[in-house]
Amino acid sequence: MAPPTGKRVKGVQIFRPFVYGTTAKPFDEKTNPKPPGVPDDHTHSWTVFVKGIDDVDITYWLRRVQFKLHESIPNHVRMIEGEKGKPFELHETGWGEFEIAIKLYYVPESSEKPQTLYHHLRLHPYGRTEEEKEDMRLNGGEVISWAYEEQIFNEPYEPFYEILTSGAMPPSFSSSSSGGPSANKSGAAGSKPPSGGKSKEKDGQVKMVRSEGGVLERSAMIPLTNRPGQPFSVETEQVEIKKLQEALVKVEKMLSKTKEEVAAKEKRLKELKESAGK
Ligand code: SLL
Repeated sequence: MAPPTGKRVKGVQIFRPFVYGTTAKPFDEKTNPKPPGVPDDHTHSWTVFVKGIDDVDITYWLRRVQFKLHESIPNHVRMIEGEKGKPFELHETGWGEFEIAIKLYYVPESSEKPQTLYHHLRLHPYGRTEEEKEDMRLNGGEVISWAYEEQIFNEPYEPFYEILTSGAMPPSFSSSSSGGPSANKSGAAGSKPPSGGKSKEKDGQVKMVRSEGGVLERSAMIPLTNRPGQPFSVETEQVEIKKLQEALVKVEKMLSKTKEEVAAKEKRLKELKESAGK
């Protein structure tokens, strides 16, 4: 960790979304043949990764990632150095599930200490119901266990703030008014629009823009819609919000029913007391 340079940018919080997780596949002669040299008892090939949403580059804030695998695996602590635009990932084969410690090392300009995440490697279909497990089996036996996460930088140091916010221009930025859909309604904007980069000034109003529902380089936004291999989006968020709202309505119904029952019991109790006192 480098000593801090410059001052902290007060009152600013910047978040950068990312995805981490594992994808596993059983060995199969046709669809996933076992490469030569892989031990007999290995049943699956799998990948663990950390990457940007829509594969957007995150190496400008994340320098390297250490994956600590199960001790039964040779050379079980692996360091992956960031390569611009590429995910931090490693491919392995094995027979068992275990917890992977994923340690994130930030760029030196951030002066941030490394942080560790934990992720359970899943090899076998899982789910709350048999149906959910079956869905996974139908998906070519590929077992996907991914999580969406947001890295928050609180009051970053000035040089790091510059790095975080001096991003690439959106493809639609230079063309006059044919910008992507305005995203500032979605609540997915990461920070106040930085100077240059992801903002667009129109009629004195700053609007966040993004291209074709995807995210931009150095973006803190999630895509508008889902696509194969990219389940994290505003669309997913809306579905989850709807589910929560429906659950809330259900809870409120249950609550008012319980209240009615209590009131009826109290009434009955009062009646009994009165008749007993007569
Ligand atoms: C289990 N507690 O029993 C876990 C341990 C260990 C998995 C799982 C070894 C691979 C290799 C491997 O898959 N270990 O030898 O390279 O399920």
